[in-house]
Amino acid sequence: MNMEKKKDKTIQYGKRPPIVTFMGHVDHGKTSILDYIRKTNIQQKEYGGITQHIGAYQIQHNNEPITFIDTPGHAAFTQMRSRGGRAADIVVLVVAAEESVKPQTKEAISHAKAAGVPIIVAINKMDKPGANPEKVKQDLAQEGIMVEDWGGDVVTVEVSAKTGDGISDLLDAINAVAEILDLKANPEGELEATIIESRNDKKRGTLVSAIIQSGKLKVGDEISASGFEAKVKFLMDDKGIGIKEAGLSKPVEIMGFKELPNVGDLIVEKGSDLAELSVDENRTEIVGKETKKTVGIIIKADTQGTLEAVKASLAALVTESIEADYSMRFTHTSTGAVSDSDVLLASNTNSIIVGFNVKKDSSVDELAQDLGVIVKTYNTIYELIDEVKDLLEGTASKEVEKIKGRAEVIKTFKLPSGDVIAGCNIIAGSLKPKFRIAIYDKNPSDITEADEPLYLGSIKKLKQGKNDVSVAGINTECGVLLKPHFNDLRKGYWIEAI
Ligand SMILES: Nc1nc2c(ncn2[C@@H]2O[C@H](COP(=O)(O)OP(=O)(O)OP(=O)(O)O)[C@@H](O)[C@H]2O)c(=O)[nH]1
Ligand SMILES: [Mg+2]
Repeated sequence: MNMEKKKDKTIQYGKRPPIVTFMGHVDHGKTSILDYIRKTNIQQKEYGGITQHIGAYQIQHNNEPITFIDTPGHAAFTQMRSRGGRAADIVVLVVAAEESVKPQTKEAISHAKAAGVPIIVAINKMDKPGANPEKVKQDLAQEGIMVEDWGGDVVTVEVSAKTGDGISDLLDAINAVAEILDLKANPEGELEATIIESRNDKKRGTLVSAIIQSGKLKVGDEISASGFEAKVKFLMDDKGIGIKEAGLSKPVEIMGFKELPNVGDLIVEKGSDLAELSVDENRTEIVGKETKKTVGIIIKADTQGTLEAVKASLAALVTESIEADYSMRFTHTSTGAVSDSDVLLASNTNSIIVGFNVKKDSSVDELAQDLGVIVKTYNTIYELIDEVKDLLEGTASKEVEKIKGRAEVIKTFKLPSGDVIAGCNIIAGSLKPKFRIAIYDKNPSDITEADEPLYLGSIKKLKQGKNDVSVAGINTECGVLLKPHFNDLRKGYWIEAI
């Protein structure tokens, strides 16, 4: 450690390969362009062996290494894009020539601007009949991105991931921008690596993908991230080959963590002053309006990054919808297959289980059926969001159905005997004589644990018009006589069958 500190002063900062993040609207061709680059850069036989999950890899163009990070374009993956932007030295903004600027194009521009990194625009799908690069440039100008043809300094390259046209120009542009950035870092400095993905693999255990931003990472190093410590047992490069050490801008997969650190956090040396930077802030677990109806949800996903994306988009369903009159509790969220213990937890906590890109253990379906737990798994985020929205609303409205009887007091009458009758409107369920009830001065759906009822008793008589009735159903008016008397009964109070 001391030795290294000393070295810091004398060492020449070395040239560092650029980290280039691909961003853009969904389906505009980010992955296709990167696949094309990768295919032409490496031998075909290696291609199949490359770990898809690492989400980043390094290639050489004109003998200059470049590290790429792919990001998903769907609206749900904002956090991944934001992190991709922060880890980047250069953002390649992919815009499909026939679709032009779309919502996530704009979002990507904001992330790149927030991170203060230069943008290169790749106008993709130039092979398509509707390709209109001029429109793309015009639309980009509207977003404050002035391309070279428009008197600005943003480089644009017209490409096709299908034919490969322009891809080598894109790589030239990346090299040129990297040259201007003159990226340097201390290869012997203190370790800093940004986590881009983490997940549990059935065979290999906890796997963490990261990009080295300072110093180097070696097998045997003691490291820490998100408050978890680990000893590096094994390092793998982007081609799936075991390596002893990884230097600047290298994407690597690390084995050795026991717990899953958070995506976006830093990996640092154990005991380093930087360690506190590697701890993530607390996350809110309940989202939505303050209401009595809370839908519990257990999320299982293949990776920490997708888990977060699923969580964020489900949270948005509740917080962004004006109609949603329920809140959501994340009972448990983790990576890996849906297990029996998830089903038991769901059953004990009244939660539903949502899986994304994960399998179910073989006994899960039967157990879930026995316990009446809903388990759903999905492979696309669109499907997941659509269906889970309905599922949550269904579960929330079932909660409403579970209300035994709820009525609002709309007027009160005093009988000659001195008893007070509550004239009520039944909002949910039904009321029957002998029901035990509680009275509140606000809608019981708005009460919290802290709210005490004003009165506890039972229904002595139920009247509709002049008649005594044995039940009064939802959306009807009725008169309720209470036992014992409640002389302070007022209009605007609520009666809840308990
Ligand atoms: N004709 C044509 N099709 C393309 C081109 N690039 C991508 N596509 C097609 O467009 C679709 C989406 O491409 P992807 O590379 O998956 O797009 P993406 O931007 O990575 O999408 P997300 O990761 O979902 O945001 C695929 O069907 C591709 O085959 C291109 O240059 N020309
Ligand atoms: Mg993609």
